[in-house]
Amino acid sequence: MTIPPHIVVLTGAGVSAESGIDTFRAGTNGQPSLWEQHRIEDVATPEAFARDPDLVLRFYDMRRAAIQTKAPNPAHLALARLDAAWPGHVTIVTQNVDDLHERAGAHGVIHMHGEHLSAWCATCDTRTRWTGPLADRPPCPACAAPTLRPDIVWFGEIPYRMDDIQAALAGADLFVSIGTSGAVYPAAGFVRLARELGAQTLELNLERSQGSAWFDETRLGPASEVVAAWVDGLLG
Ligand code: BV8
Repeated sequence: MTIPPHIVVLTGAGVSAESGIDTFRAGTNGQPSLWEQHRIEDVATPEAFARDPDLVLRFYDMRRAAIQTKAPNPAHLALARLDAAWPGHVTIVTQNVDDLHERAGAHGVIHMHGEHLSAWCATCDTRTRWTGPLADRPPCPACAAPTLRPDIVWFGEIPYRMDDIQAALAGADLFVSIGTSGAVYPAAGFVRLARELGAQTLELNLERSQGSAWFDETRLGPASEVVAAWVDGLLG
């Protein structure tokens, strides 16, 4: 009896683009997008938070509120269908900090860059589901200190659950990268690790990414079409 393949999926901002959530490098020729004239990569750092906490908290308050007005698109729904119906194991690793994979019905999603809907207390280290603002310095539900920060992995911080991700890549028969520019590490290096560990590699993206040369196959098009077609092909 052949064991159905273990599929590892990595998603980036492109999988949520058709849900109306801006990607990071939608600027001209792939430059980082801007927010209030700040490069996102200059706001999403511990240094920015130390220098101007109000600016950074407002940046995340705006995005945390925005994702709650968005809905999963056919790409999220197709991945949830694969997660439910595939006879082998499916691991979804996402760089995204929205909850659209979960709201589409996917389970066990690994958020390597954190989540908008989680607040992290710098005093007691407790993480709490959070849907409101943080700029007004609400008290931590666990210790009451006014030291909640976005539970987001900023540039220069260590991504979450790297051990789980490396274990998944070690067992992967197929690695599929969806909607990512391949600009941010260590996520951008996963395809090379997957290849070295014997997986086949497939990229589904709107345009060729910085890592396209590392994939056995690249299929171009909007995720809502290309991901749904790929899943339909797998599930028959
Ligand atoms: C770390 C949370 C050490 C924030 C994010 C020099 C060389 C190499 C590396 C570095 C370097 N200098 C510094 C580094 C490290 C740095 C890094 O990689 N910097 C880059 C800029 C060079 N990385 C880090 O600091 C990381 N930490 O390295 O720690 C370490 C390493 C290993 C092990 C242990 C410790 C931490 C990085 C995490 C930063 N936080 N997110 C927030 O969200 O506010 S990253 C951020 O960028 C988002 O998570 C986003 O998802 C991610 C990557 O971007 P993409 O998802 O790819 O989005 P992008 O806009 O770029 O591309 C969208 C793609 O979708 C495009 O290809 C587009 O064509 C496509 N698309 C658009 N529409 C559609 C579509 N595709 C399909 N359908 C569509 N409709």
